[in-house]
Amino acid sequence: MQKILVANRGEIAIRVMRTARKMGIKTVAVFSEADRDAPHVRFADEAVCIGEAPSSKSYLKGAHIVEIARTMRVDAIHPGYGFLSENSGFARTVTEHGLVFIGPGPEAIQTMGDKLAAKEAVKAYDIPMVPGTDHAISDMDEALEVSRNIGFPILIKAAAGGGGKGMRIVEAEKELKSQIQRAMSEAESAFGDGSVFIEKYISSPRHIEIQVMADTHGNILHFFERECSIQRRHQKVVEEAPSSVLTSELRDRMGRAAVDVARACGYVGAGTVEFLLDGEHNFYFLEMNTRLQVEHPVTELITGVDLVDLQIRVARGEKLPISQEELRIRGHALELRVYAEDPQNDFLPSVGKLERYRLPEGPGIRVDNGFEEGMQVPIYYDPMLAKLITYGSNRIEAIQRMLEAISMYQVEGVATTLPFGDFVCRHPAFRSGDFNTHFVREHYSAELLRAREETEARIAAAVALRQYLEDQKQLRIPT
Ligand code: MV4
Repeated sequence: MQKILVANRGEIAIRVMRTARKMGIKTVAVFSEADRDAPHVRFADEAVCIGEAPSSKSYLKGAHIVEIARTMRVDAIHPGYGFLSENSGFARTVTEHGLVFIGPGPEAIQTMGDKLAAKEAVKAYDIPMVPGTDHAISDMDEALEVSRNIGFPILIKAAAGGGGKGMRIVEAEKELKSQIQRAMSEAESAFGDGSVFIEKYISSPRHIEIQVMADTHGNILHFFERECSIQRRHQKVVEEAPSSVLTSELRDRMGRAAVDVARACGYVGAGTVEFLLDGEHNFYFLEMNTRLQVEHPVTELITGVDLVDLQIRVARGEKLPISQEELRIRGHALELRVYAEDPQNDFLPSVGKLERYRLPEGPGIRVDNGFEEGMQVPIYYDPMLAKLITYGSNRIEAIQRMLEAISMYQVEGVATTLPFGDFVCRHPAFRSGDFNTHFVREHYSAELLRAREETEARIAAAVALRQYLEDQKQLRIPT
């Protein structure tokens, strides 16, 4: 493998190219007209413009990207996350043109993309799943019977959904029929597939996911868990590894379940198996994400592996160079997603120019960044500027480093989620480790953040005033 095309933009494009370069592999970037001056373009050895700013006319043009890859004589394509990364048709096109897709086979992507097909695939293994239907609902009487047996509240999910898209909670029997009808028509228009199924609603779970990696020789490893419960509207904001609630026994069982999920669908490459963990520490398989995830760095920091390096090795047909027994958790890592969003204003995208943009640095600080000072934040794509990742020998140290790094991070021109990260890291519920997926809803409000910032501003003003008065005194000393 001499040359890789990265079919993505921003921090993840740079992240992938960094490892490719380390391995002596040349890189090709693709970019839209909005990204002509973007850092990922300059980072690459070669770069090609693939179309207009909207992703439908550039980063989502799979056939066009493959054509460019052929012209540029690349050997493999890395899809990053988002865009074409979980598009089985794209994975197939890449392979059909004699190129290597750095990711799982199209069949695994397709199976896991359909949540019902995913449950079906893992059935032969002993994987705990949330009680519910294992097929699409077509009959209201059956839906009612299933729901009564499970007990309300229940959750309706779209088979083609995932990541929280197309979910509906039903609290009581009388809402069931109308909610199913709505869920079906929503799923039909959103995904072109109206199939929905029912699950028992787990009311206050934690979201725990396991990183896995499989080679083409039948070896599958897990790299322990990531705790991703701090999210708002299904968008993760803070992630960490390891989780503060898993015992080594539970970690081992969840890790083995994740490996079985990967085995069940003939998985190759990097993947993530999502679980819910309830208050009694029961875990349930939810879905598998067939890509390298945004939050992969926390796993890298606690295990010392480079997941992109392993992805590339596996794509070259090599055996995984480590064994499960050799993998150990060392220390603790946190990740804060730095979005150009305003936490004071319902996290609305805050577009504009990065008038000032300085990254924190120091021991235990990693920034996976895609922006630089003077750049405009494009409105066309996800507004994530960077990921701020910190490492410590224990959780408190990682949190402390995160607080320091947040205070060193300088952004002017757009609002960011940095103050929100500060809020989370100082919150007693977060610090104690006792939280679930409702953390933001239960503990956060714009008013609380504003009040804290006002107190800080008052302290700063008082310190400044005192200094001013001191200086005055000195100046008045007669000579
Ligand atoms: C659930 C659930 C409760 N019960 N399934 C949201 C993302 C998608 N992967 C599945 N999700 C959920 N599925 C049952 N049976 C609660 C959620 C959920 C959630 C899960 C993980 C992280 C954040 C979440 C926020 C709201 C709901």
